[in-house]
Amino acid sequence: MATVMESRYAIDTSANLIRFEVWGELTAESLIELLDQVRADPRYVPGMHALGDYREAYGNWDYSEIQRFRDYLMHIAVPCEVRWAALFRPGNLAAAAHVLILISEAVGSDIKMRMFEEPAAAMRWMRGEDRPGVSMSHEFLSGRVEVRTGDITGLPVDAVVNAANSTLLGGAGVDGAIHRRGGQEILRACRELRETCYPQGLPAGEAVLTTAGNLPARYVIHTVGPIWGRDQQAGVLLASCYRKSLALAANHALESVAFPAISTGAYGFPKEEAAAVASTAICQALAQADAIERVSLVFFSDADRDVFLANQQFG
Ligand code: AR6
Repeated sequence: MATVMESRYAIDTSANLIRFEVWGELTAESLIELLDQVRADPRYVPGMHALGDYREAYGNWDYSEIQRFRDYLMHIAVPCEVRWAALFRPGNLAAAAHVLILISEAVGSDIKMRMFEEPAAAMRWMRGEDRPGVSMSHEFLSGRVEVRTGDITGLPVDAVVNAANSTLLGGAGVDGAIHRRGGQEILRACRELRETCYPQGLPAGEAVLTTAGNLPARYVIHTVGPIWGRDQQAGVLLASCYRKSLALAANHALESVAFPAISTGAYGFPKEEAAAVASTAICQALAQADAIERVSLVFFSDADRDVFLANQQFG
């Protein structure tokens, strides 16, 4: 007796992971419905990895079914390389899934799919631990620092750090994403700071704190990174961004802070050197700030994260 597909899912924001499990007869339509439901969940953040357990599912996908699901995947806008692992029992659906994976990769979706028979192997791949030359550990300083990929605007931390510019009035990159998702309240607070404390703008290397508006975070710490090739002593200024942001967080008794890779986008600071500067500054700042329990370093792509991991000086 065929059972129509049933499913359940869980979103683990701290692991940047969606886990779902499906059983019964799997069709492209039912899978698309489930993924739409996950993506509409307020806890979902574009850029999350996914682990789908299809071991109790079965079905016969023909080419049109595969094509349908492939088209769906192509339309999901993900901001970076996202890893979706699928657990299969050999024989069940596996042939169809294999074709689907091959097509997805040939077409170049940002979603990288792989099939596994073992949950542990799937988790290793999702954490990027299969790649040679990449550090196994994404945690440093006894877990006080974690390194991850994703969209920083979705993190429910005490403070998200913004890679702002001196005007404090918004821009592109992380700054644009924070203002877009956080709404007008952040801009109002920034305007007030300009009118009161910083009429000439916030200098590079400094940090200020505002409300986080509609973001899941409680506060935004705006810091202005150095512009590579223009600002003298760019390394000193970049270190100051991290140190002053953490000092500000400590003064407000905040426990969790998430940083993007300041200055490594529009401001052109070389990522390798930025990794050394940022990790050294964070290490020094945390030694003076016992109350800060967790610093998340959030990279927009796995490639950027790996450059950081290869060049960090946490030890
Ligand atoms: N979450 C995490 N990281 C992100 C996100 C995101 N949502 N968006 C981008 N990144 P940038 P900067 C990464 O340019 O170099 C703005 O216009 C991105 O891939 O945002 O300090 C400001 O207004 C890159 O690795 O900051 C300033 O004018 C990193 O975040 C200027 O850009 C920083 O890129 C600041 O330039």
